[in-house]
Amino acid sequence: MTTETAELDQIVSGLSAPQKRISSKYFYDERGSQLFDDITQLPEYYLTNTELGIMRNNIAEIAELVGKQASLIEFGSGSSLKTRILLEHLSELAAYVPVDISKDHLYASAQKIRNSFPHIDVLPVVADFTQEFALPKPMVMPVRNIVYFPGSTIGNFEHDTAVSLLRVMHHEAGKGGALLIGVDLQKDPAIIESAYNDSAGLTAEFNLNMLRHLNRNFGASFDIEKFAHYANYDQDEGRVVIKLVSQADQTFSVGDTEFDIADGETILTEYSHKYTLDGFAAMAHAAGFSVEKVWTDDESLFSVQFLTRQ
Ligand code: AVJ
Repeated sequence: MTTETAELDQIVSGLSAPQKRISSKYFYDERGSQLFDDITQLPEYYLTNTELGIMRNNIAEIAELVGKQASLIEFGSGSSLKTRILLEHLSELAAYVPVDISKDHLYASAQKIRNSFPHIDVLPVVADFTQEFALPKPMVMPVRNIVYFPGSTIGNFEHDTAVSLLRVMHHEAGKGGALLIGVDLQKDPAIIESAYNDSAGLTAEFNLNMLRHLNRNFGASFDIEKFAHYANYDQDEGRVVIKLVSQADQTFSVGDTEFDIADGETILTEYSHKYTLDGFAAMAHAAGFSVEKVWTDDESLFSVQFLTRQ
């Protein structure tokens, strides 16, 4: 089966469930990635700037924990400013290995990193990082592997899949390895809700753009005008639930499959989990990690954590 048929099958099966669902990975076509970049600049979206501040304030200690001649393995393409801060401060890095499923995006951002850091051995790997993958051999033998997973992207995964993703990281880190990860924290629900219901309407655009992406790339027939953005923080579950709400009784198709959706019925497009420090530590533990160090901001909005293999 080609990747595309497999993906189409997955989309159709998600939309066939009682709670219709489309994976949040379909946010990120070219326009979606641009919209997400714009979201990170919004005053309400505290995550990115807070994480950046934590990195800047603690970079000497982070570099010290990483140590010399590590191989930095980033889960994701590595186009963020946070990655650049790390690369600027880690000494004698053996290699930088960004891992991403989207080849074009990965190679383009790897080239930009090479241009800025000509002394670093940049070895991009095209892979679905939710499954174990083979690491490239750097020119210099690394002392240890440090997996980097910024942005609280871990929050997109439900508990069991988050643990299995952490297990993949544990595997890729290898003996003596560690994980440096950005983790968003539970806090005043009003702060969280405004981050996902911004006044400029960018998050709504980002959410609706998923339907445009499916229309363009998977032969879907969504009428974008007839859906509305919804985001709500479920305090009991500790997660933001993001949906598209149908504004009418309507039908749409994806490939050859037709779907009915009622007025007010929803399509779940994303969970964004927020953690307590204890809750995250328990998850890390289940995957074989111990929390060695947690850095946070003055208001404890966000955390950057250094986990070592048990
Ligand atoms: C990239 C998954 C961390 O959950 O905050 C932003 C994605 N969704 N606004 C998040 C997102 C809506 C973001 N992550």
